[in-house]
Amino acid sequence: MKTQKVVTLTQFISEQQTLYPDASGDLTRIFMDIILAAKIVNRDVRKAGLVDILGTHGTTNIQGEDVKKLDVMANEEFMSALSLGGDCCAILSEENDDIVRVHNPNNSKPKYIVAMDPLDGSSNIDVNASIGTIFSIFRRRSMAWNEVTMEDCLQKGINQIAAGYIIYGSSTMLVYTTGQGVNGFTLDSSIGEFCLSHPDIKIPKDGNIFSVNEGNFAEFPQGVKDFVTYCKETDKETGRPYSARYIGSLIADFHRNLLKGGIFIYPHTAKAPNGKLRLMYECNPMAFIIEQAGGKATTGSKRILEVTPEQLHQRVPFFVGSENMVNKAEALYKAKIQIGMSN
Ligand code: P6P
Repeated sequence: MKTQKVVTLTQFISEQQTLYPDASGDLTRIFMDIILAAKIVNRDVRKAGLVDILGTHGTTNIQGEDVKKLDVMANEEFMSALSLGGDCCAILSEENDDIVRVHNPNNSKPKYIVAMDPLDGSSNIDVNASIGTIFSIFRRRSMAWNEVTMEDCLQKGINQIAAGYIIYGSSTMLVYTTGQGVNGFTLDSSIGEFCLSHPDIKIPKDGNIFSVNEGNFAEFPQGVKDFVTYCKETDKETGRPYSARYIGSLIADFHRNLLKGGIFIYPHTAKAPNGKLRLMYECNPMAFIIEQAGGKATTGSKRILEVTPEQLHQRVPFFVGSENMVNKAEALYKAKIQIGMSN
């Protein structure tokens, strides 16, 4: 029987680097740092339920350590791996109010900035729903010997060098792009390697899955209400029925739609006037990935990757998924904005 050639993520990234003869290897090393942290977080996530059970007997675990919140633990793992790696000059994390500037004596001129959500959806861990880590990598624009500036960190999504996520689900996968398509790697714990399992991912142009939190329906902009209503009626053009799927974990809803086709919408509402999801470390990286996979990501009216960031933790409305579904949702959304019914 012909054995399938195993391509590990490390091999894949190294091979990708050969496509860029002048590559210094810094980006490759940042990916190695991310992979290391991902394996450690995966281990912690897999035992969290156990710790939680133990943790219900008090606030300390069996070693007498404080049981840290999982997202704090994940943030520490990624911060530590990226800081010690020496190829990152700053980190923007959902868990830190301000930029974390990294001063590494070994590499006085690191040029990469990482924006990340170390553990998105961690409120789902208690119910064993899939959660994940999202990352986005930029190159600094100011001179390498100066302090990293806010402008270095507040770059448009079109400037991303790479973006990816790790989903800790029924299996643990790392999905990423550097602008040369999207590839998915599944963690084989028996060898401790992420192995290529989903080469060259492309999202179907159409789908029949819509992901919205209908609990907020009353607060949705009228155009989004119209789209949800449209999805609840069999598609008159194609006769295709739609299905509602909403896990409440962005990475899980996004990943399913990426593979099967579909749309995820988190619009602005009265409670969340700019939407809920963060531009720099949730919407930008997911937008880069979806566009590289042939899909679309907008605010309902503007391409996510063209949004000019003004604050580190800025929120934006998010429409993302199959191109034709996003176009349909946008058309209904814009139609009502034009007649002044945006809410
Ligand atoms: P809601 C998780 O807390 C998260 O940030 C995303 O992962 C998810 O898509 C969204 O919030 C869910 O928000 O308001 O529907 O519970």
